[in-house]
Amino acid sequence: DPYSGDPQRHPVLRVNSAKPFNGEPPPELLGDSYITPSAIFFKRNHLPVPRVDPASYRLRVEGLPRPLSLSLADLKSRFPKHTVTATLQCAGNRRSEMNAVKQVKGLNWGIAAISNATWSGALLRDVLREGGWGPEAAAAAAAAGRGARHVQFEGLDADASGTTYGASIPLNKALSEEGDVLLAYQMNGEDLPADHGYPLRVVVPGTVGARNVKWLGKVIVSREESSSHWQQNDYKGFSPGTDWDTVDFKSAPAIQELPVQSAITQPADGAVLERDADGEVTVRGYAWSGGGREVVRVDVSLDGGKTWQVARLREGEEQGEEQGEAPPPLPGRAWAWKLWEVVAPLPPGEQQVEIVCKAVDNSYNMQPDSVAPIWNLRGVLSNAWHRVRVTVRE
Ligand code: MTE
Ligand code: MO
Repeated sequence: DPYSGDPQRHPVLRVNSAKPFNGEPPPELLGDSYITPSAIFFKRNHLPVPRVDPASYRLRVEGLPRPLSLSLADLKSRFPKHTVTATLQCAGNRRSEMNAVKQVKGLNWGIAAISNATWSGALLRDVLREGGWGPEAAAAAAAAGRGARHVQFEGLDADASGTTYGASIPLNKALSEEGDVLLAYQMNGEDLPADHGYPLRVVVPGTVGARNVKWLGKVIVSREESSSHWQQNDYKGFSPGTDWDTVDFKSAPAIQELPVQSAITQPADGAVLERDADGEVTVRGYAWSGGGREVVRVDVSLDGGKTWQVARLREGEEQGEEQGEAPPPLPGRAWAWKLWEVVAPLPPGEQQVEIVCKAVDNSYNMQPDSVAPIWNLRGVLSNAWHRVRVTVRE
C-alpha cells in the first residue's frame, strides 16, 4: 500500500477520499477561527504523502545563471525569514453545488476546501536573485531566445510510474516585490505538517491552491509553463456547453488567480433554529478574493435574495490583528480571507428561511447569483451566491 506511510489525520475532518487523502473541516469549525489550526486545515493530496529526510533534503533551483542546491539550513540562514498570512483555496471548493446541477468530474468538496494560515520562509525572489536572476540575466536569456516567463515547481510526491506533482506560475508573480511568494518551511509558527508539504512548500498568495506545490523538490525558471497534467489538462475553466467529447484543454488558460468567493459557515444548511428571546439569528461566514484583491463588502439576505443587509467584517482580534497575525492588508496584497457576521431578526412565524451571502472585492467583482451559468465539466471556480435553507421554530 503506497499510502501506508501517510500521517494520522484529525477525526473531525470530512473525508472526500481516503487514498489519496482529501478532507475538509466542518464549516462551523472553519468559521470559528481567523487562523485555521493546521490539524483541521483542508488537505488536498493527489498522491501518497512522501516522507522526506530533512537532513539530506535539497531544494534544486534551475534555469538560472548559477543553479542552486539548498539545504533546509541554507534556506533558513541565508535568506531573511518572511511571514505572510494567506488563504489557500482549492479550485474545486464548493464543487458539490455544481454536482447538484449536473454531474462533474472531481472530489465532491463542500464549502470548506479553503483555509487560512500564517506561512513563514524565504522569499522566492530572494532565492532567484541568489542564483543570479536579475535584469541582466533576463535580458541575456531574452536575447538568446530563451526569454523566461514562468516558474515551474516539482513536488517529491510521485505515482507508481515516477511522475511527480507539478505546476507553474508566471515569473512576474515570483519576482514582484509585492508578490510575497514564499518558500515556506513553517505553517502557523511550526514546521510544516507532513500533509502540508514538510519540509518545504511554495506559498503563492492569491493564487489557486493547485500552484502551491508541497514537498517542493525543484524550482525551474523557464520559457514554458509546467508540462504537468495538472497545469495542462486540469484546473482550467470551460463553458457550461463544453462536455468531455468536445473539451480542448489547450484552448483555456491554467487557473491562477481565483474569483471572489464567500460562503456561510453558520448556521448549517438544513439546520432547525429555535427563535431566541430576541428573535434573532447569527449568520457567519468567510469571504476572499484572488490576486490580492480585498473583500470590501459582504451582503446577506434572509429572504432568498430579495432584501439585503451589509455584514460586519469581523475586525481586530477576531481577524487576528491582536496576535500580530493580520496587519491591515496592503493595497493589492489582501492575501487573507475576512470572516464576517450578521445578527438579524428572524421573520415571524414558523417557516423555511433561505439565507444568502455574496461578497464584493475592491475591483467590484461580484459573485454570480446561480450555479448553472458557471457550471463546467471539472466543477471548478464554483462561486455563486451561497445559500443555506433553515427551518425556524417558535
Ligand atoms: N503539491 C503536491 N506536491 N501534491 C499535491 O497533490 N495538491 C495541490 C497543492 N499542492 C498538491 C500540491 C492542490 S490541488 C491544493 S488545493 C493544495 O496543494 C492544497 O494544499 P493543502 O493540502 O495544504 O491544503
Ligand atoms: Mo486543489
